[in-house]
Amino acid sequence: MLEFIQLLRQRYQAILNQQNQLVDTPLFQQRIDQLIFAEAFIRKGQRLVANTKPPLQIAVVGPTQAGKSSLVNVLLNSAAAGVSPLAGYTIHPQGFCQGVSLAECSDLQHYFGRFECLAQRDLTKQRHDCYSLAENTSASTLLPACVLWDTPDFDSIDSATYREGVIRAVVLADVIILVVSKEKYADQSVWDMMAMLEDLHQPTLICLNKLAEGSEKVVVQSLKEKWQQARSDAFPGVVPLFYQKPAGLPVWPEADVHRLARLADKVNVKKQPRFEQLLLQKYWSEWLKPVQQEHQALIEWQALIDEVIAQALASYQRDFLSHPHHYETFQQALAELLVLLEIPGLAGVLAGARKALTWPVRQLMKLGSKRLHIADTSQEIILLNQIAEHTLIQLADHVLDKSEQGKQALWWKELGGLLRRQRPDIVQHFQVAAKNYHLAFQQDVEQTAHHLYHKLQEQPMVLNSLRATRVTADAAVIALTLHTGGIGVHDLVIAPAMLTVTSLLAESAIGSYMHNVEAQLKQQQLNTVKQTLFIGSISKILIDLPGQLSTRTSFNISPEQLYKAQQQLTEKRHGLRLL
Ligand SMILES: Nc1nc2c(ncn2[C@@H]2O[C@H](COP(=O)(O)OP(=O)(O)OP(=O)(O)O)[C@@H](O)[C@H]2O)c(=O)[nH]1
Ligand SMILES: [Mg+2]
Repeated sequence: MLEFIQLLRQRYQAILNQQNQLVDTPLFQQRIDQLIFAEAFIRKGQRLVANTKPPLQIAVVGPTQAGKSSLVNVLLNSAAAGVSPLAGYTIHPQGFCQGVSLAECSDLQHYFGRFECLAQRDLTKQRHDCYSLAENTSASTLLPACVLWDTPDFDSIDSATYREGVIRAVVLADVIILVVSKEKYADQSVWDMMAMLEDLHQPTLICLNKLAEGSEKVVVQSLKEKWQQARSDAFPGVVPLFYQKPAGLPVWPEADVHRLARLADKVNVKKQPRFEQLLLQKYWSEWLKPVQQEHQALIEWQALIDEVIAQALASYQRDFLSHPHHYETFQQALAELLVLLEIPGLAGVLAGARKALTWPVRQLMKLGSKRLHIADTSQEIILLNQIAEHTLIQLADHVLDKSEQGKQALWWKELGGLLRRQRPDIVQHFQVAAKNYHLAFQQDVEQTAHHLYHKLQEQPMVLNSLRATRVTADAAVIALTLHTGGIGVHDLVIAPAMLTVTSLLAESAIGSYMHNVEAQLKQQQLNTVKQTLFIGSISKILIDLPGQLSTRTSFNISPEQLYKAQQQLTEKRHGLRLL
Protein backbone atom coordinates (compact mmCIF):
# COMPACT_ATOMS: atom_id res chain seq x y z
CA MET A 1 0.00 0.00 0.00
CA LEU A 2 2.82 2.39 0.85
CA GLU A 3 4.29 1.92 -2.63
CA PHE A 4 0.94 2.54 -4.25
CA ILE A 5 0.37 5.74 -2.27
CA GLN A 6 3.86 6.92 -3.19
CA LEU A 7 3.26 6.13 -6.85
CA LEU A 8 -0.02 7.99 -6.83
CA ARG A 9 1.55 11.00 -5.23
CA GLN A 10 4.44 10.96 -7.71
CA ARG A 11 2.01 10.92 -10.61
CA TYR A 12 -0.06 13.79 -9.15
CA GLN A 13 3.12 15.78 -8.62
CA ALA A 14 4.49 15.07 -12.10
CA ILE A 15 1.26 16.19 -13.75
CA LEU A 16 1.05 19.27 -11.53
CA ASN A 17 4.64 20.19 -12.42
CA GLN A 18 3.61 20.55 -16.08
CA GLN A 19 1.46 23.54 -15.07
CA ASN A 20 -1.08 22.67 -17.73
CA GLN A 21 -4.18 24.87 -17.71
CA LEU A 22 -6.38 21.79 -17.98
CA VAL A 23 -5.22 20.68 -14.52
CA ASP A 24 -7.07 21.87 -11.42
CA THR A 25 -3.98 23.01 -9.52
CA PRO A 26 -5.48 23.67 -6.02
CA LEU A 27 -7.30 20.33 -6.11
CA PHE A 28 -4.16 18.48 -7.15
CA GLN A 29 -2.15 20.26 -4.45
CA GLN A 30 -4.73 19.31 -1.84
CA ARG A 31 -4.63 15.66 -2.87
CA ILE A 32 -0.84 15.66 -2.83
CA ASP A 33 -0.96 16.94 0.76
CA GLN A 34 -3.43 14.21 1.66
CA LEU A 35 -1.22 11.59 0.07
CA ILE A 36 1.84 12.83 1.95
CA PHE A 37 -0.28 12.76 5.07
CA ALA A 38 -1.45 9.18 4.46
CA GLU A 39 2.05 8.03 3.55
CA ALA A 40 3.38 9.46 6.80
CA PHE A 41 0.61 7.78 8.75
CA ILE A 42 1.39 4.39 7.23
CA ARG A 43 5.06 4.92 8.02
CA LYS A 44 4.10 5.78 11.58
CA GLY A 45 2.20 2.50 11.79
CA GLN A 46 5.24 0.62 10.54
CA ARG A 47 7.33 2.33 13.18
CA LEU A 48 4.95 1.29 15.92
CA VAL A 49 5.12 -2.30 14.76
CA ALA A 50 8.92 -2.34 14.58
CA ASN A 51 9.48 -0.54 17.86
CA THR A 52 7.34 -1.70 20.77
CA LYS A 53 8.56 1.06 23.11
CA PRO A 54 9.01 4.10 20.93
CA PRO A 55 9.73 7.37 22.74
CA LEU A 56 6.78 9.73 23.01
CA GLN A 57 6.62 12.36 20.24
CA ILE A 58 5.06 15.77 20.88
CA ALA A 59 4.65 18.29 18.06
CA VAL A 60 4.11 22.02 18.53
CA VAL A 61 2.10 23.23 15.56
CA GLY A 62 0.45 26.45 14.55
CA PRO A 63 0.41 29.38 12.14
CA THR A 64 3.43 31.59 11.61
CA GLN A 65 4.46 33.93 14.41
CA ALA A 66 2.07 32.27 16.86
CA GLY A 67 5.04 31.66 19.13
CA LYS A 68 5.71 27.96 18.45
CA SER A 69 9.48 28.19 18.71
CA SER A 70 9.16 30.43 21.78
CA LEU A 71 6.90 27.89 23.46
CA VAL A 72 9.29 25.06 22.56
CA ASN A 73 12.02 26.97 24.37
CA VAL A 74 9.80 27.51 27.40
CA LEU A 75 8.93 23.81 27.56
CA LEU A 76 12.57 22.76 27.10
CA ASN A 77 13.79 25.44 29.46
CA SER A 78 16.39 26.42 26.88
CA ALA A 79 16.96 28.61 23.85
CA ALA A 80 17.43 25.69 21.48
CA ALA A 81 14.72 26.70 19.00
CA GLY A 82 15.30 29.71 16.79
CA VAL A 83 12.89 32.58 17.47
CA SER A 84 12.38 35.56 15.20
CA PRO A 85 9.84 38.30 14.43
CA LEU A 86 10.15 37.35 10.74
CA ALA A 87 7.18 35.36 9.48
CA GLY A 88 8.03 31.83 8.32
CA TYR A 89 11.24 31.71 10.31
CA THR A 90 11.23 28.01 11.19
CA ILE A 91 11.13 26.01 7.97
CA HIS A 92 12.33 22.54 9.06
CA PRO A 93 11.01 20.09 11.64
CA GLN A 94 13.39 20.25 14.58
CA GLY A 95 13.25 17.57 17.22
CA PHE A 96 14.60 17.99 20.76
CA CYS A 97 15.08 14.89 22.90
CA GLN A 98 14.03 15.50 26.47
CA GLY A 99 14.96 12.63 28.78
CA VAL A 100 15.36 10.43 25.72
CA SER A 101 18.68 9.45 24.13
CA LEU A 102 19.41 9.88 20.44
CA ALA A 103 20.03 6.14 20.24
CA GLU A 104 16.42 5.49 21.22
CA CYS A 105 15.37 7.58 18.21
CA SER A 106 17.35 5.69 15.60
CA ASP A 107 14.16 4.48 13.90
CA LEU A 108 13.06 8.02 13.11
CA GLN A 109 15.23 8.13 10.01
CA HIS A 110 13.18 5.32 8.54
CA TYR A 111 10.03 7.22 9.33
CA PHE A 112 11.32 10.38 7.66
CA GLY A 113 12.26 8.44 4.53
CA ARG A 114 13.89 10.69 1.94
CA PHE A 115 14.23 13.52 4.49
CA GLU A 116 17.78 13.77 5.76
CA CYS A 117 18.70 14.29 9.39
CA LEU A 118 21.13 17.20 9.65
CA ALA A 119 22.66 19.11 12.55
CA GLN A 120 20.45 22.06 13.46
CA ARG A 121 23.09 24.55 12.27
CA ASP A 122 23.23 22.87 8.85
CA LEU A 123 19.54 23.38 8.11
CA THR A 124 19.47 25.93 5.30
CA LYS A 125 16.82 27.85 3.41
CA GLN A 126 17.92 26.11 0.21
CA ARG A 127 16.84 22.65 1.33
CA HIS A 128 13.48 21.64 2.68
CA ASP A 129 13.79 17.86 2.67
CA CYS A 130 15.64 17.65 5.97
CA TYR A 131 15.08 17.80 9.71
CA SER A 132 17.22 17.95 12.84
CA LEU A 133 17.29 15.96 16.04
CA ALA A 134 19.30 16.94 19.12
CA GLU A 135 19.41 16.16 22.83
CA ASN A 136 18.21 18.94 25.09
CA THR A 137 20.75 19.47 27.85
CA SER A 138 18.80 21.67 30.24
CA ALA A 139 16.34 20.24 32.74
CA SER A 140 12.66 20.66 32.02
CA THR A 141 9.89 20.38 34.58
CA LEU A 142 7.07 20.74 32.09
CA LEU A 143 7.75 17.80 29.76
CA PRO A 144 7.52 14.05 30.21
CA ALA A 145 10.33 12.08 28.55
CA CYS A 146 9.76 12.76 24.87
CA VAL A 147 10.96 14.19 21.61
CA LEU A 148 9.53 17.69 21.32
CA TRP A 149 9.14 18.91 17.73
CA ASP A 150 9.23 22.54 16.70
CA THR A 151 7.49 22.63 13.32
CA PRO A 152 7.29 25.15 10.49
CA ASP A 153 4.10 27.12 9.93
CA PHE A 154 1.49 26.13 7.38
CA ASP A 155 0.04 29.51 6.48
CA SER A 156 2.78 31.93 5.38
CA ILE A 157 3.26 32.73 1.69
CA ASP A 158 6.27 30.42 1.38
CA SER A 159 4.84 27.63 3.49
CA ALA A 160 3.82 25.58 0.43
CA THR A 161 7.50 24.93 -0.24
CA TYR A 162 8.11 23.29 3.15
CA ARG A 163 4.68 21.88 3.82
CA GLU A 164 5.81 18.28 3.54
CA GLY A 165 8.06 18.73 6.58
CA VAL A 166 5.13 20.07 8.62
CA ILE A 167 2.97 17.12 7.64
CA ARG A 168 5.67 14.59 8.42
CA ALA A 169 6.28 16.07 11.87
CA VAL A 170 2.62 16.43 12.88
CA VAL A 171 1.72 12.93 11.75
CA LEU A 172 4.62 11.47 13.69
CA ALA A 173 3.38 13.09 16.89
CA ASP A 174 1.54 11.14 19.56
CA VAL A 175 0.48 14.43 21.18
CA ILE A 176 -0.27 17.75 19.48
CA ILE A 177 0.19 21.19 20.99
CA LEU A 178 -1.63 23.70 18.87
CA VAL A 179 -0.26 27.20 19.39
CA VAL A 180 -2.42 30.10 18.29
CA SER A 181 -2.28 33.76 19.09
CA LYS A 182 -5.45 35.79 19.42
CA GLU A 183 -4.82 37.28 15.95
CA LYS A 184 -4.51 33.97 14.23
CA TYR A 185 -6.77 31.48 15.89
CA ALA A 186 -9.69 32.15 13.55
CA ASP A 187 -7.69 31.62 10.35
CA GLN A 188 -9.11 29.02 8.00
CA SER A 189 -5.68 27.41 7.54
CA VAL A 190 -5.60 26.58 11.27
CA TRP A 191 -8.91 24.80 11.15
CA ASP A 192 -8.20 23.04 7.88
CA MET A 193 -5.12 21.59 9.55
CA MET A 194 -7.02 20.63 12.70
CA ALA A 195 -9.76 18.99 10.66
CA MET A 196 -7.17 16.97 8.79
CA LEU A 197 -5.54 15.87 12.04
CA GLU A 198 -8.77 14.51 13.49
CA ASP A 199 -8.30 11.20 11.68
CA LEU A 200 -5.06 10.65 13.60
CA HIS A 201 -6.79 10.71 17.00
CA GLN A 202 -3.94 12.45 18.80
CA PRO A 203 -4.52 13.86 22.32
CA THR A 204 -4.33 17.62 21.81
CA LEU A 205 -3.71 20.73 23.88
CA ILE A 206 -4.34 24.28 22.70
CA CYS A 207 -1.98 27.01 23.83
CA LEU A 208 -3.48 30.44 23.45
CA ASN A 209 -0.45 32.69 23.16
CA LYS A 210 0.06 36.44 23.39
CA LEU A 211 -3.17 36.76 25.34
CA ALA A 212 -4.12 40.08 26.90
CA GLU A 213 -5.40 40.05 30.48
CA GLY A 214 -9.20 39.86 30.58
CA SER A 215 -9.71 38.56 27.03
CA GLU A 216 -9.28 34.87 27.85
CA LYS A 217 -12.93 33.94 28.30
CA VAL A 218 -14.16 35.48 25.07
CA VAL A 219 -11.34 34.03 23.01
CA VAL A 220 -11.69 30.55 24.51
CA GLN A 221 -15.41 30.56 23.76
CA SER A 222 -14.82 31.58 20.18
CA LEU A 223 -12.04 28.99 19.93
CA LYS A 224 -14.41 26.32 21.10
CA GLU A 225 -16.93 27.21 18.41
CA LYS A 226 -14.23 27.03 15.78
CA TRP A 227 -13.17 23.62 17.08
CA GLN A 228 -16.69 22.29 16.97
CA GLN A 229 -17.14 23.46 13.41
CA ALA A 230 -13.96 21.72 12.32
CA ARG A 231 -14.04 18.56 14.41
CA SER A 232 -16.39 16.10 15.93
CA ASP A 233 -14.27 15.12 18.97
CA ALA A 234 -14.39 16.91 22.32
CA PHE A 235 -12.92 20.39 22.69
CA PRO A 236 -9.45 19.93 24.22
CA GLY A 237 -7.93 21.73 27.16
CA VAL A 238 -6.64 25.27 26.67
CA VAL A 239 -3.56 26.72 28.35
CA PRO A 240 -3.66 30.53 28.28
CA LEU A 241 -0.25 32.16 27.81
CA PHE A 242 -0.41 35.83 28.61
CA TYR A 243 1.59 38.39 26.74
CA GLN A 244 4.79 39.12 28.59
CA LYS A 245 6.25 42.26 27.18
CA PRO A 246 9.50 42.39 29.10
CA ALA A 247 10.25 38.68 28.98
CA GLY A 248 9.34 38.32 25.29
CA LEU A 249 8.49 34.71 26.06
CA PRO A 250 5.27 32.96 26.93
CA VAL A 251 4.99 31.98 30.58
CA TRP A 252 3.62 28.55 31.36
CA PRO A 253 1.04 28.75 34.19
CA GLU A 254 2.03 27.11 37.48
CA ALA A 255 -1.29 25.26 37.53
CA ASP A 256 -0.48 23.48 34.28
CA VAL A 257 2.93 22.05 35.15
CA HIS A 258 1.73 18.44 34.84
CA ARG A 259 -0.61 19.09 31.96
CA LEU A 260 1.56 17.49 29.28
CA ALA A 261 2.41 14.42 31.35
CA ARG A 262 -1.32 13.83 31.88
CA LEU A 263 -1.99 14.26 28.18
CA ALA A 264 0.74 11.74 27.37
CA ASP A 265 -1.10 9.15 29.45
CA LYS A 266 -3.98 9.36 27.03
CA VAL A 267 -1.88 8.16 24.11
CA ASN A 268 -3.15 4.87 22.81
CA VAL A 269 -1.54 3.41 19.72
CA LYS A 270 -3.43 0.13 19.66
CA LYS A 271 -5.96 1.35 17.16
CA GLN A 272 -3.37 2.68 14.74
CA PRO A 273 -3.96 -0.02 12.05
CA ARG A 274 -7.68 0.59 12.13
CA PHE A 275 -7.18 4.36 11.91
CA GLU A 276 -4.83 3.88 8.96
CA GLN A 277 -7.42 1.87 7.14
CA LEU A 278 -10.17 4.37 7.85
CA LEU A 279 -8.00 7.23 6.68
CA LEU A 280 -7.24 5.53 3.37
CA GLN A 281 -10.85 4.58 2.85
CA LYS A 282 -11.95 8.15 3.50
CA TYR A 283 -9.83 9.65 0.72
CA TRP A 284 -9.54 6.68 -1.61
CA SER A 285 -12.30 7.43 -4.10
CA GLU A 286 -11.33 11.09 -4.32
CA TRP A 287 -7.67 10.29 -4.95
CA LEU A 288 -8.47 7.75 -7.60
CA LYS A 289 -10.99 9.79 -9.51
CA PRO A 290 -8.57 10.87 -12.22
CA VAL A 291 -7.15 7.34 -12.44
CA GLN A 292 -10.63 5.93 -12.92
CA GLN A 293 -11.45 8.60 -15.46
CA GLU A 294 -8.40 7.46 -17.39
CA HIS A 295 -9.62 3.90 -17.21
CA GLN A 296 -12.97 5.06 -18.52
CA ALA A 297 -11.17 6.85 -21.34
CA LEU A 298 -9.28 3.62 -22.04
CA ILE A 299 -12.57 1.78 -22.41
CA GLU A 300 -13.82 4.49 -24.75
CA TRP A 301 -10.58 4.26 -26.72
CA GLN A 302 -11.01 0.51 -27.05
CA ALA A 303 -14.58 1.02 -28.26
CA LEU A 304 -13.41 3.57 -30.83
CA ILE A 305 -10.83 1.11 -32.11
CA ASP A 306 -13.43 -1.65 -32.37
CA GLU A 307 -15.75 0.70 -34.21
CA VAL A 308 -13.24 1.80 -36.83
CA ILE A 309 -11.91 -1.73 -37.28
CA ALA A 310 -15.44 -3.03 -37.87
CA GLN A 311 -15.90 -0.30 -40.48
CA ALA A 312 -12.58 -1.22 -42.06
CA LEU A 313 -13.60 -4.86 -42.36
CA ALA A 314 -16.94 -3.87 -43.82
CA SER A 315 -15.11 -1.80 -46.46
CA TYR A 316 -12.81 -4.72 -47.21
CA GLN A 317 -15.81 -6.97 -47.75
CA ARG A 318 -17.75 -4.48 -49.80
CA ASP A 319 -14.91 -3.15 -51.93
CA PHE A 320 -12.97 -6.35 -52.37
CA LEU A 321 -14.46 -9.68 -51.40
CA SER A 322 -17.92 -8.86 -52.73
CA HIS A 323 -16.84 -6.57 -55.52
CA PRO A 324 -17.25 -8.20 -58.93
CA HIS A 325 -14.40 -6.27 -60.55
CA HIS A 326 -11.99 -6.20 -57.64
CA TYR A 327 -12.11 -9.70 -56.24
CA GLU A 328 -9.11 -11.44 -57.78
CA THR A 329 -8.13 -14.23 -55.44
CA PHE A 330 -10.42 -16.86 -56.83
CA GLN A 331 -9.35 -15.96 -60.36
CA GLN A 332 -5.84 -16.56 -59.20
CA ALA A 333 -6.87 -20.02 -57.96
CA LEU A 334 -8.35 -20.70 -61.39
CA ALA A 335 -5.10 -19.60 -62.98
CA GLU A 336 -3.29 -22.12 -60.79
CA LEU A 337 -5.83 -24.74 -61.87
CA LEU A 338 -5.07 -24.06 -65.51
CA VAL A 339 -1.43 -24.68 -64.89
CA LEU A 340 -2.32 -27.99 -63.24
CA LEU A 341 -4.45 -29.02 -66.19
CA GLU A 342 -1.44 -29.72 -68.44
CA ILE A 343 -2.96 -28.31 -71.56
CA PRO A 344 -1.67 -30.19 -74.65
CA GLY A 345 1.01 -28.21 -76.44
CA LEU A 346 1.84 -26.18 -73.37
CA ALA A 347 2.93 -29.17 -71.29
CA GLY A 348 6.68 -28.45 -71.47
CA VAL A 349 6.39 -24.85 -70.33
CA LEU A 350 3.86 -25.77 -67.72
CA ALA A 351 6.02 -28.50 -66.17
CA GLY A 352 8.58 -25.85 -65.18
CA ALA A 353 5.92 -23.67 -63.72
CA ARG A 354 4.50 -26.50 -61.65
CA LYS A 355 7.71 -26.92 -59.74
CA ALA A 356 7.31 -23.40 -58.54
CA LEU A 357 3.72 -24.00 -57.67
CA THR A 358 3.87 -26.85 -55.21
CA TRP A 359 5.54 -25.01 -52.40
CA PRO A 360 5.66 -26.19 -48.82
CA VAL A 361 5.09 -23.45 -46.29
CA ARG A 362 8.73 -23.48 -45.26
CA GLN A 363 9.84 -22.49 -48.72
CA LEU A 364 7.13 -19.99 -49.13
CA MET A 365 9.19 -16.99 -48.19
CA LYS A 366 12.04 -18.13 -50.41
CA LEU A 367 9.69 -18.53 -53.31
CA GLY A 368 7.90 -15.44 -52.14
CA SER A 369 10.47 -13.23 -53.77
CA LYS A 370 9.55 -14.72 -57.14
CA ARG A 371 5.99 -13.83 -56.48
CA LEU A 372 6.43 -10.40 -54.99
CA HIS A 373 5.22 -8.88 -58.20
CA ILE A 374 1.89 -10.57 -57.56
CA ALA A 375 1.63 -8.78 -54.24
CA ASP A 376 2.80 -5.55 -55.83
CA THR A 377 0.07 -5.58 -58.43
CA SER A 378 -2.60 -6.92 -56.14
CA GLN A 379 -5.74 -4.88 -55.97
CA GLU A 380 -6.32 -6.39 -52.55
CA ILE A 381 -3.11 -4.98 -51.10
CA ILE A 382 -3.69 -1.55 -52.58
CA LEU A 383 -7.16 -1.55 -51.09
CA LEU A 384 -6.05 -2.87 -47.70
CA ASN A 385 -3.43 -0.14 -47.42
CA GLN A 386 -5.99 2.49 -48.33
CA ILE A 387 -8.38 1.11 -45.71
CA ALA A 388 -5.66 1.18 -43.05
CA GLU A 389 -4.81 4.81 -43.81
CA HIS A 390 -8.45 5.77 -43.78
CA THR A 391 -9.01 3.93 -40.49
CA LEU A 392 -6.24 5.90 -38.80
CA ILE A 393 -7.55 9.20 -40.14
CA GLN A 394 -11.01 8.38 -38.86
CA LEU A 395 -9.63 7.43 -35.48
CA ALA A 396 -7.64 10.67 -35.25
CA ASP A 397 -10.88 12.60 -35.94
CA HIS A 398 -12.68 10.76 -33.16
CA VAL A 399 -9.84 11.47 -30.74
CA LEU A 400 -9.94 15.14 -31.65
CA ASP A 401 -13.68 15.19 -30.93
CA LYS A 402 -13.09 13.60 -27.55
CA SER A 403 -10.39 16.08 -26.62
CA GLU A 404 -12.77 18.91 -27.45
CA GLN A 405 -15.60 17.46 -25.39
CA GLY A 406 -13.75 18.39 -22.20
CA LYS A 407 -13.92 15.11 -20.32
CA GLN A 408 -10.37 13.86 -19.82
CA ALA A 409 -9.41 16.44 -22.41
CA LEU A 410 -5.72 16.35 -21.57
CA TRP A 411 -5.55 12.58 -21.89
CA TRP A 412 -7.26 12.61 -25.30
CA LYS A 413 -5.14 15.50 -26.47
CA GLU A 414 -1.95 13.69 -25.57
CA LEU A 415 -3.22 10.49 -27.14
CA GLY A 416 -4.06 12.40 -30.32
CA GLY A 417 -0.48 13.71 -30.44
CA LEU A 418 0.90 10.23 -29.93
CA LEU A 419 -1.32 8.84 -32.67
CA ARG A 420 -0.21 11.57 -35.06
CA ARG A 421 3.45 10.92 -34.40
CA GLN A 422 3.13 7.16 -34.68
CA ARG A 423 0.87 7.07 -37.71
CA PRO A 424 3.63 6.61 -40.32
CA ASP A 425 5.06 3.70 -38.31
CA ILE A 426 1.67 2.06 -37.84
CA VAL A 427 0.94 2.37 -41.56
CA GLN A 428 4.31 0.93 -42.47
CA HIS A 429 3.87 -1.94 -40.05
CA PHE A 430 0.52 -2.64 -41.63
CA GLN A 431 1.93 -2.53 -45.17
CA VAL A 432 4.56 -5.11 -44.29
CA ALA A 433 1.97 -7.28 -42.56
CA ALA A 434 -0.37 -6.98 -45.57
CA LYS A 435 2.35 -8.10 -47.97
CA ASN A 436 3.28 -11.02 -45.74
CA TYR A 437 -0.33 -12.03 -45.42
CA HIS A 438 -0.75 -11.92 -49.16
CA LEU A 439 2.27 -14.10 -49.81
CA ALA A 440 1.28 -16.59 -47.12
CA PHE A 441 -2.23 -16.71 -48.46
CA GLN A 442 -0.92 -17.95 -51.82
CA GLN A 443 -0.86 -21.34 -50.22
CA ASP A 444 -4.60 -21.25 -49.63
CA VAL A 445 -5.04 -20.14 -53.24
CA GLU A 446 -3.06 -23.06 -54.44
CA GLN A 447 -4.93 -25.46 -52.21
CA THR A 448 -8.16 -24.22 -53.71
CA ALA A 449 -6.75 -24.92 -57.17
CA HIS A 450 -5.85 -28.45 -56.06
CA HIS A 451 -9.34 -29.07 -54.68
CA LEU A 452 -10.84 -28.01 -57.99
CA TYR A 453 -8.37 -30.10 -59.90
CA HIS A 454 -9.22 -33.25 -57.90
CA LYS A 455 -12.89 -32.58 -58.38
CA LEU A 456 -12.32 -32.26 -62.12
CA GLN A 457 -10.52 -35.59 -62.17
CA GLU A 458 -13.74 -37.15 -60.91
CA GLN A 459 -15.44 -35.62 -63.95
CA PRO A 460 -13.32 -36.77 -66.94
CA MET A 461 -15.87 -35.38 -69.39
CA VAL A 462 -15.55 -31.86 -68.08
CA LEU A 463 -11.79 -32.21 -67.71
CA ASN A 464 -11.28 -33.41 -71.27
CA SER A 465 -13.54 -30.87 -72.83
CA LEU A 466 -11.75 -28.12 -70.92
CA ARG A 467 -8.38 -29.39 -72.07
CA ALA A 468 -9.52 -29.50 -75.62
CA THR A 469 -10.89 -25.96 -75.69
CA ARG A 470 -8.89 -23.31 -77.41
CA VAL A 471 -9.88 -20.67 -74.88
CA THR A 472 -8.42 -22.80 -72.07
CA ALA A 473 -5.06 -22.75 -73.81
CA ASP A 474 -5.30 -18.97 -74.13
CA ALA A 475 -6.22 -18.63 -70.47
CA ALA A 476 -3.36 -20.93 -69.45
CA VAL A 477 -0.91 -18.72 -71.29
CA ILE A 478 -2.29 -15.74 -69.42
CA ALA A 479 -1.93 -17.63 -66.14
CA LEU A 480 1.68 -18.33 -66.98
CA THR A 481 2.30 -14.75 -67.85
CA LEU A 482 1.09 -13.87 -64.39
CA HIS A 483 3.74 -16.17 -62.95
CA THR A 484 6.51 -14.64 -64.95
CA GLY A 485 5.42 -11.16 -64.01
CA GLY A 486 4.21 -10.25 -67.48
CA ILE A 487 0.83 -9.17 -66.16
CA GLY A 488 -0.60 -8.20 -62.81
CA VAL A 489 -3.24 -10.05 -60.85
CA HIS A 490 -5.83 -7.54 -61.75
CA ASP A 491 -5.29 -8.11 -65.50
CA LEU A 492 -6.25 -11.68 -64.79
CA VAL A 493 -9.65 -10.68 -63.49
CA ILE A 494 -10.54 -8.84 -66.66
CA ALA A 495 -8.88 -11.14 -69.24
CA PRO A 496 -11.71 -12.39 -71.56
CA ALA A 497 -10.23 -15.91 -71.84
CA MET A 498 -10.19 -16.21 -68.06
CA LEU A 499 -13.79 -15.02 -67.87
CA THR A 500 -14.81 -17.59 -70.46
CA VAL A 501 -13.11 -20.43 -68.61
CA THR A 502 -14.80 -19.30 -65.39
CA SER A 503 -18.20 -19.39 -67.09
CA LEU A 504 -17.48 -22.78 -68.60
CA LEU A 505 -16.67 -24.20 -65.17
CA ALA A 506 -19.62 -22.48 -63.52
CA GLU A 507 -21.99 -24.05 -65.99
CA SER A 508 -20.30 -27.48 -65.84
CA ALA A 509 -21.03 -30.39 -63.51
CA ILE A 510 -18.62 -28.99 -60.93
CA GLY A 511 -20.31 -25.54 -60.99
CA SER A 512 -21.88 -25.69 -57.56
CA TYR A 513 -18.76 -27.27 -56.09
CA MET A 514 -16.76 -24.38 -57.51
CA HIS A 515 -19.06 -21.84 -55.91
CA ASN A 516 -18.69 -23.54 -52.55
CA VAL A 517 -14.95 -23.57 -52.84
CA GLU A 518 -14.98 -19.89 -53.75
CA ALA A 519 -17.20 -19.08 -50.76
CA GLN A 520 -14.88 -21.02 -48.46
CA LEU A 521 -11.84 -19.25 -49.82
CA LYS A 522 -13.48 -15.90 -49.23
CA GLN A 523 -14.44 -16.79 -45.68
CA GLN A 524 -10.94 -18.01 -44.99
CA GLN A 525 -9.56 -14.83 -46.49
CA LEU A 526 -11.84 -12.60 -44.41
CA ASN A 527 -10.86 -14.40 -41.22
CA THR A 528 -7.18 -14.21 -42.03
CA VAL A 529 -7.31 -10.52 -42.90
CA LYS A 530 -9.28 -9.80 -39.74
CA GLN A 531 -6.98 -11.73 -37.45
CA THR A 532 -3.55 -11.05 -38.89
CA LEU A 533 -4.03 -7.53 -40.16
CA PHE A 534 -6.76 -5.70 -38.34
CA ILE A 535 -6.55 -7.40 -34.97
CA GLY A 536 -2.93 -8.61 -35.03
CA SER A 537 -1.40 -5.49 -36.50
CA ILE A 538 -3.44 -2.28 -36.26
CA SER A 539 -5.69 -2.99 -33.29
CA LYS A 540 -2.90 -4.39 -31.14
CA ILE A 541 -0.64 -1.39 -31.71
CA LEU A 542 -3.48 1.03 -31.05
CA ILE A 543 -4.61 -0.65 -27.85
CA ASP A 544 -1.07 -0.45 -26.50
CA LEU A 545 -0.73 3.20 -27.47
CA PRO A 546 -2.03 4.79 -24.22
CA GLY A 547 0.63 2.78 -22.35
CA GLN A 548 3.16 5.08 -23.99
CA LEU A 549 1.53 8.27 -22.72
CA SER A 550 3.94 10.28 -20.67
CA THR A 551 3.47 10.07 -16.91
CA ARG A 552 3.91 13.82 -16.94
CA THR A 553 0.45 14.16 -18.37
CA SER A 554 -1.33 10.99 -17.37
CA PHE A 555 -1.44 8.71 -14.36
CA ASN A 556 -0.89 5.57 -16.35
CA ILE A 557 -1.84 3.33 -13.47
CA SER A 558 -3.30 0.16 -14.93
CA PRO A 559 -6.67 -1.27 -13.85
CA GLU A 560 -4.73 -4.30 -12.53
CA GLN A 561 -2.48 -2.12 -10.35
CA LEU A 562 -5.51 -0.31 -9.03
CA TYR A 563 -7.37 -3.53 -8.40
CA LYS A 564 -4.47 -4.95 -6.39
CA ALA A 565 -4.23 -1.82 -4.25
CA GLN A 566 -7.97 -1.84 -3.72
CA GLN A 567 -7.80 -5.43 -2.54
CA GLN A 568 -5.27 -4.41 0.10
CA LEU A 569 -7.49 -1.58 1.20
CA THR A 570 -10.38 -3.86 2.03
CA GLU A 571 -8.26 -6.56 3.64
CA LYS A 572 -8.56 -7.11 7.37
CA ARG A 573 -6.76 -4.60 9.56
CA HIS A 574 -3.60 -6.65 9.82
CA GLY A 575 -3.42 -6.58 6.05
CA LEU A 576 -2.15 -3.05 6.20
CA ARG A 577 0.45 -4.00 8.74
CA LEU A 578 1.94 -6.59 6.48
CA LEU A 579 2.34 -4.14 3.67
N1 LIG B 1 6.71 39.72 24.01
C1 LIG B 1 6.35 38.52 23.64
N2 LIG B 1 6.74 38.13 22.45
C2 LIG B 1 6.43 36.88 22.05
C3 LIG B 1 5.73 35.97 22.88
N3 LIG B 1 5.61 34.80 22.19
C4 LIG B 1 6.21 34.99 21.01
N4 LIG B 1 6.71 36.25 20.93
C5 LIG B 1 7.41 36.84 19.78
O1 LIG B 1 6.73 36.54 18.58
C6 LIG B 1 7.64 36.39 17.52
C7 LIG B 1 7.41 35.04 16.86
O2 LIG B 1 7.73 34.02 17.77
P1 LIG B 1 8.21 32.62 17.30
O3 LIG B 1 8.29 31.76 18.51
O4 LIG B 1 9.41 32.72 16.44
O5 LIG B 1 6.98 32.21 16.43
P2 LIG B 1 6.80 30.93 15.54
O6 LIG B 1 5.41 30.49 15.69
O7 LIG B 1 7.85 29.95 15.81
O8 LIG B 1 6.98 31.55 14.06
P3 LIG B 1 7.51 30.87 12.73
O9 LIG B 1 8.71 30.09 13.03
O10 LIG B 1 7.73 32.00 11.82
O11 LIG B 1 6.40 30.01 12.26
C8 LIG B 1 9.04 36.50 18.10
O12 LIG B 1 9.50 37.76 17.88
C9 LIG B 1 8.80 36.24 19.58
O13 LIG B 1 9.76 36.91 20.36
C10 LIG B 1 5.33 36.43 24.16
O14 LIG B 1 4.66 35.72 24.92
N5 LIG B 1 5.66 37.72 24.49
MG1 LIG C 1 9.36 29.10 14.65
